[in-house]
Formats: sequence, C-alpha cells, structure tokens
Amino acid sequence: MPLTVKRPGRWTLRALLPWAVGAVPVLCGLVIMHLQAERALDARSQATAQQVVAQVELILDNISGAARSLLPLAGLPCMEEKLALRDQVTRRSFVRSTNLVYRNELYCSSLFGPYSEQVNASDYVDGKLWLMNGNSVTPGHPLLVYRVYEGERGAISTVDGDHLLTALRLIGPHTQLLLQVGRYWMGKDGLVHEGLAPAAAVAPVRLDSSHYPFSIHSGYEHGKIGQVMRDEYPALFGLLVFLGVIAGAVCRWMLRRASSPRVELQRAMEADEFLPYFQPVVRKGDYRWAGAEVLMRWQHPREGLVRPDLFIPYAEHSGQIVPMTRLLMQRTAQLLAPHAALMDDGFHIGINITADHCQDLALYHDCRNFLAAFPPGRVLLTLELTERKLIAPSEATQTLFAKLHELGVMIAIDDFGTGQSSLSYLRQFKVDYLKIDQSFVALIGVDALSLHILDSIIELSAKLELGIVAEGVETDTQRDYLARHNVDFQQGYLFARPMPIEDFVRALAAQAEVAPQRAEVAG
Ligand code: G
Ligand code: G
Ligand code: MN
Repeated sequence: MPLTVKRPGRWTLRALLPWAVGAVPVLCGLVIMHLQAERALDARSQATAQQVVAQVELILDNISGAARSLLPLAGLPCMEEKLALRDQVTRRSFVRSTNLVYRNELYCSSLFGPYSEQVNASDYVDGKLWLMNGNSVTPGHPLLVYRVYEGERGAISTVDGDHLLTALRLIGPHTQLLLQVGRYWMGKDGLVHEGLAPAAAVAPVRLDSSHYPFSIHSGYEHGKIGQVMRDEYPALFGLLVFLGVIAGAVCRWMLRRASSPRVELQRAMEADEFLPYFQPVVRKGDYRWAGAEVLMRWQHPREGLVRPDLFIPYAEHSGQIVPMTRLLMQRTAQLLAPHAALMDDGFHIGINITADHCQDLALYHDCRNFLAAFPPGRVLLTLELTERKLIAPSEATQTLFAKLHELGVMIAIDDFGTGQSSLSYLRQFKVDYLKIDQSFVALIGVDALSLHILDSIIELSAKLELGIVAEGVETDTQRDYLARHNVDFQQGYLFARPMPIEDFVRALAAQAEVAPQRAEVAG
C-alpha cells in the first residue's frame, strides 16, 4: 500500500533481517561441521599414531631379537663371532648392523669385525634406545640403536632411519608425524632434531609405546579443518546454503506479509484508527442541514489523515470493507447519538456501502444496531451504493433490500450517471435516491450542451419518483441552477467540506438555535 513508508532506519533493518536469518542455518551448520571435522581429525590422528607405534614396535622387535640372541656371545673373541653377527644382519630384515660390547667397549662389529669404541650407557633412553643423527659410517643419516646388556656384556643392533621414515610417510601421508626418542626427535624430513617435538596445531596426539621408550606425535597443520570441511562435506555445505536461502526467503515473505495492506488494515481496525468525517447535505429552499454523508478517514499513526480513495480499494479487494464499515457505523452512532437533540426528525445519515455488503444479512443487523442508538424517527439512514460497481440482483440481495426497507433504511445510487444502471435495476432494488455525480454538476455554467444530461437525470428522477441529491456543488451558479430545477438536496464545498465530529456538532448546534423556516421546506 502506498501508505507504508520506507523510513531509512527501518528500511535497512528490514533489508538486513532476511540476510541475517538466512545466515543463521549456514553459521550453525558451519559450527557443527567444524566440530564434526575436528572430531574426525582427532580420531584419525589417534588411529594413525597407533599404527605408527605398532610399526615401529615391529621394527624394534626385529632388531632387539637380533641383539638378544647375540648377547650370550659378548666377551668372546671377535674373530670367532663376527659371522654370527653377520648372520643376524642377513636373517633379520630390519637390522642394519649388529655389535658386541664388553665392559662398555664396542669391540666387535658386523661391518668391520674387530673394532673399538666406547659405549656410553647414558646416551640410551632407559639404557636401551638411541636415536642418532648418523654415525661414522653414514654421518648425517638417522639411525636407531637398540642396546641390551647383562652385567659387563652387551649387544647393540641398529636399524636404518629410512625404515622409520617409510613408516611415517606411508602410514600417514597427510598427517604430521614425529618420532620422539628421549631428547631427540625425527620428522618426515628425515632429520634428527634435539629437544621436545613440537605439538601439531590441529588434533595433536602423543602416543607412548608400551614396549619401548619412544613416542609418536601425530596431528595436522593449520587449516586442516577447513580443508576437510571443503573436501568431505560439499553436499552438506550445499544443503546449508539451500536452507539459508529458504530461511531468508521465508523471512522476507513474512516481513512483506506483515506490511501487506491486509495486515495493515487489520491493525488499523484493532487500533480503532478509522474515523467518520461528516459532509452536510442541505435541503432546497433554506439550505438548512438536512443530513450528512459519513466519509471514512484513516487517522494513520505515521501518515496522518488518509483519504479513503487510497485505502478503500484495498479494503474492498481484501473483503475487509464489511467489518470496517461496521466499525465506522458503530463509531458514528457512538459520536452522534449524544447530540441527537440537535437534529431534526428524519435527519439523513448517508453511509457508503459496496457490493460486498450485499452478500448476506449482516448489513441489515448493522443498520438495525445503528438506528437503535437514536430516538425512533430521528435518523433516516441512507445507504449509498456506487453506480460504478453495481451488484448483480440475486435472491439474497432481494431479501436484504426488502428487509432494509422494512427497517426504513433508504437506498441511494451514488455517483449516478457514471455507470449504466437500467430503469429495471432501479425498480428491482426499490432505490429511493439518486446522487448525481459531481462531474455533471461541474458542467453547470460551463457547457450548455452537455447540461442536457443533467437535466435528463433530474427529469428521470422526477418521473420515477426518486429523491435527488446533487454532489460537488461549489458555486452559487450551480446552487441556483439546481434550485431552479427542483433538486431536493445539495452537497458540496459551497456549503461545507467534510469535517470531524467536533466541527460538525458545533455547526449543528449553531443551526439548531435558528428556527427552521417550515413554509419553504414544504415545497
Ligand atoms: O471523501 P472523499 O474523499 O471523501 O471520499 C472518496 C471516496 O471514498 C468517495 O468515492 C466515497 O464514496 C468513498 N468513501 C468514503 N467513505 C467511505 C466508506 O465508508 N465506505 C466506502 N465504501 N466508501 C467510502
Ligand atoms: O463517491 P462519493 O459521492 O461518496 O464521494 C464524495 C466525495 O466527493 C468525497 O471525496 C468528498 O470529499 C468529495 N466532495 C464533496 N463535495 C465536493 C465538492 O464540492 N467538490 C469536490 N471536488 N469534491 C467534493
Ligand atoms: Mn457517497
């Protein structure tokens, strides 16, 4: 409706709200997806760490088996035992070298045979395991060393860092994996670093081996959660966007509905914003106020006073015109009844009705209630039905109009001359008055030729014994012309504009003080 203004502040809020509502499912879904991805990564990180621990334990079982089986030979001459050392290297898949130790001296090696190197037990975690960054044979190449000892005897076996690297790289190709042995750790780059292995940014897991003194650190780099969400939940994400669009659209629709003419009119009815304005109708002769037409006005909270042509079409279209007219009649009765003493008997009150009113008997009850508010005979209620939208005669309308006549209610055809009601139509509905449309009145003194139409209407009404009211009288010329042609009633700005109840009652009171000139009325 043109009445619903779009104020800048409200407009932005209204425009933003559907977006905000649409964003809610997307954001909630993203949070849930994020949590879900986080949980999945935690589980994956944990499982990967377990597999790597198992694989490294398998390797260590392999090389520790070699060391343990050689331990009884420690202390015996190297020349005799070096073949046994080499035998272990050959038989056990992960063993790179084996060595015998006696009194902390490595004296026999599978690679060199007799040899001499000091063994420092404190290099080994729990005396057992040492992650070395290379040795004299392959400097800078990682090596994991396993040591067993019993009193003065000891045996040492080694595994190449490449086996460990393969485990890290193959088991968790997309996982950040580190092997920590005591003070040293090794990552997928195959380099041995000293210190504590850095914890992963996402899903950090540290798993200690229960058999050997090492641990595996597993996890993912920054941004992994986002990557999982993008790669693994595209369908879910699509669904979220779809839901967001639906929610936003529903919100927009509801906002629009809330500001639809129907809702706005309903609100106005509940807030009692429709007011009657009164435009006097004067009788011929002394031009005293013989009645008034009730014209609806909308006292809109923001727009001020709204003319009916702006909202009556909407009310007719939505079917709300019936309850609106009912409220208007109630309000009119309420406002006028206390001043009934100011009116002459038979004071005309004109109410505009539409075709919608003629479908059932509700209008009859509304009229009865209206009349009951006044002393009997004081008010002559006239229903004005516009000729532009005439009703089709049916049984229901016939009954209604018959009952209205019983009640003493008059029927007037409003805006007469603008439609095409036939004579039979006027008779069928037992019309009492014709209200000549103001466009014909406007011709008086302007277009002598077209004036014939006006004359014909006046003549016709006389022949049909219908009362006649001229609307839109603005000049003395018009008034006098109509008076000369015996038009019963006149209405227009020349006499008074539509006015609120206070002004109407005040003017009515002023008129009541002057006694009517009965002689002139009779004609
Ligand atoms: O007052 P004016 O601007 O007042 O009225 C404009 C139009 O609105 C006129 O055609 C008049 O008949 C119509 N109108 C005024 N009040 C009512 C009403 O209560 N009901 C209906 N149906 N039409 C009305
Ligand atoms: O359709 P209906 O006759 O109910 O409409 C009455 C309409 O005519 C109202 O809008 C009212 O304000 C308007 N009106 C009443 N008197 C005059 C007048 O003298 N001149 C003009 N232009 N309009 C008038
Ligand atoms: Mn009217």
